[in-house]
Amino acid sequence: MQQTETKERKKVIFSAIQPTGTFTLGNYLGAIRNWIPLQEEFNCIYALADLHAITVRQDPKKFRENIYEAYALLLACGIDLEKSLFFIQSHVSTHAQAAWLLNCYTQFGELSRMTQFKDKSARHTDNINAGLFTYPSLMAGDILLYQADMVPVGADQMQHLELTRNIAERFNGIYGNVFKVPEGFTPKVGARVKSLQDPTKKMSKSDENANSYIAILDKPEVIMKKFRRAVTDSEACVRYAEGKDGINNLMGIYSAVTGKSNAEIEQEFDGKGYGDFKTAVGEAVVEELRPIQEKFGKYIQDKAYLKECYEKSAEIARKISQRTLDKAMKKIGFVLK
Ligand code: ATP
Ligand code: LTN
Repeated sequence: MQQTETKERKKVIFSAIQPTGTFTLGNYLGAIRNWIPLQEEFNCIYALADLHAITVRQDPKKFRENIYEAYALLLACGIDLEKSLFFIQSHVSTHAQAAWLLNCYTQFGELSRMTQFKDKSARHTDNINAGLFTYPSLMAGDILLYQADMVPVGADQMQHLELTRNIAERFNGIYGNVFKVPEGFTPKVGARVKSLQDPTKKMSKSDENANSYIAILDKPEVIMKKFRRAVTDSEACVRYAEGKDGINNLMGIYSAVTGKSNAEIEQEFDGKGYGDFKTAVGEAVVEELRPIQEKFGKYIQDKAYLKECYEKSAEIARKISQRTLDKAMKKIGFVLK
């Protein structure tokens, strides 16, 4: 944890993920996996965005389980608390406070243009709550409180990041340099993993059809079965091309997991059918996930250890974020306590 407090400023990375269900291969390749190597070089601060999660109705018992599961799973993926912070968002109350302040510097029009809001409000017509609408201001608070330089996310979150930058610039424009304006970045491969059943849509953990996604905790035989059922096309030729969304998606996954380029993949499967290709993709994914599943099995049984981890990180996060919150409040004109 010393890194967090050292004088010489390493670049700060912030990212978070919602504990809203079992994580998919899309979450893993588009977000989580990229958090791990960053820990060697940067000051990484990661969080479970549980406050964001209640913008969609959660079953209390399931929600609590999801939070533990997500925490254990991210440790199993390689978040290292010797190097990074990893806390639960609701344990650090500055996030909710920052969200309120930033709401007052975010325009209705800006929030109405967010595609995630449009998608989610179309999917949950019975619960288009104000939190769903102002979700991006909470996310901006998460990031700006830590003066983050960079934010690794999947491609679908880039619009929220752009908005965060606009909010920070607007605030700085009024009050001087309060917030660092963060850069978002997405991985080269895996930034947009598509549904296995409808490869025009993103792979999503809230999809009703479990065959459309690979969960990180799916058993090997389930993973193989889901890949075998993946929707492709009738050409029977493994090549990356427009209109071949299913195959393009499988090639993207295979490439992200093996590091092979599209040209190498095309060569490897030259003259072979989709069956062989799907088996190879499935096996590569099973091997990638195996060590994670093993570690997860150990962590999830040790709630006391998990508690020790998230409490230690939250304590440090509170201190860092309070500094920024105080600075912002002072600039606005609040009387600090
Ligand atoms: P939901 O289905 O509930 O909307 P989700 O699966 O889209 O959830 P989020 O919690 O919104 O997951 O996203 C977590 C992280 O995973 C984000 O950084 C997001 O960009 C990334 N991500 C989500 N889905 C994909 C995907 N299909 N491909 C690549 N990255 C993804
Ligand atoms: N909205 C993000 C989760 C998230 C996040 C953040 C990501 C909440 N706060 C701050 C990066 C930085 C999502 O992944 N759906």
